[in-house]
Amino acid sequence: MKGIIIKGIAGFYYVKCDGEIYRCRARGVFKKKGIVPLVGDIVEISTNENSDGMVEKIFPRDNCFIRPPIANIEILAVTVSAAEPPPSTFILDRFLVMAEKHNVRPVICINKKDLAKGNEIEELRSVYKEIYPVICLCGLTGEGTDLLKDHFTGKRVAFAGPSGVGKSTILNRLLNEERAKIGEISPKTGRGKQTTRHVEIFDINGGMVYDTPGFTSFNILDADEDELSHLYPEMKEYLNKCRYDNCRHVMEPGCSVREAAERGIIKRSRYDSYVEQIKEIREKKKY
Ligand SMILES: Nc1nc2c(ncn2[C@@H]2O[C@H](COP(=O)(O)OP(=O)(O)OP(=O)(O)O)[C@@H](O)[C@H]2O)c(=O)[nH]1
Ligand SMILES: [Mg+2]
Ligand SMILES: [Zn+2]
Repeated sequence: MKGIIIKGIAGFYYVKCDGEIYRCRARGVFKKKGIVPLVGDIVEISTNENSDGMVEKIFPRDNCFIRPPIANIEILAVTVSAAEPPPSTFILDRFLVMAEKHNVRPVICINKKDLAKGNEIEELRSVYKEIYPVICLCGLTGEGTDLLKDHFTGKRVAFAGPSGVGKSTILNRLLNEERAKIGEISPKTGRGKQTTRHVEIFDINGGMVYDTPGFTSFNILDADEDELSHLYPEMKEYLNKCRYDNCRHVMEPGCSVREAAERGIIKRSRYDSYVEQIKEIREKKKY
């Protein structure tokens, strides 16, 4: 039977085939080959009356991510909150780079609209609105979820973002029920407590939405030095205008990317996160 892995916990894979869910193990051959079945994988399973099923085959993936561990998505709903925890463009940009790298369309969700004190939301919007869709939401009231539905209908979408920003809360609003577990924000650190522990897929609007665990810290880097600028869509038109062909757009003279950043055409925070990531890639290469 053919189905999709909708959840994976402790070596068990929950595979949905024709509306039925089968608990399966994976054949040892996957482990031998170093292949880990992922939530979102399309698989062939064999079933047995009295025991767990077996994942026999994983069909080729459109894409897959390591963190969060998911496969076959079309949209990455990168989620941040206006406050508690406060938004970080550095973290946001890393998720966006990750989406670009895998040819997945990002949608930016700014949650906790109700907690915005100043112009946090407008600032974020002004940085990203010309590059990506930006949707502003309130997970408590459900405000803004209609806009999300427009993007999500019939698609495979994964929520991703730091812990505590409200990914599971938004998902419950989309489902109109309290299916996903919601956590609290630590009063001490102002961060989430990593409430969601595993990836799970929910059916919504003829599509599928993946809830994923958030992070409290972040160290994902998913690109090579020469590749990174291509993962910032707004930099593309400047890339062949630099003086040097191998320009990395950091300190080089005659760099048209840096010039565009100085003139504010490329947003400052975007350029800064680019430079930060270039530095990290170089740092990593040293070891
Ligand atoms: N004020 C306010 N609180 C919200 C909103 N959305 C979610 N919350 C709260 O934020 C906290 C964290 O929500 P979760 O949905 O568990 O966050 P998460 O992103 O799924 O977190 P992890 O599963 O740890 O990655 C909960 O206390 C929610 O009630 C919102 O729009 N406004
Ligand atoms: Mg969650
Ligand atoms: Zn340059």
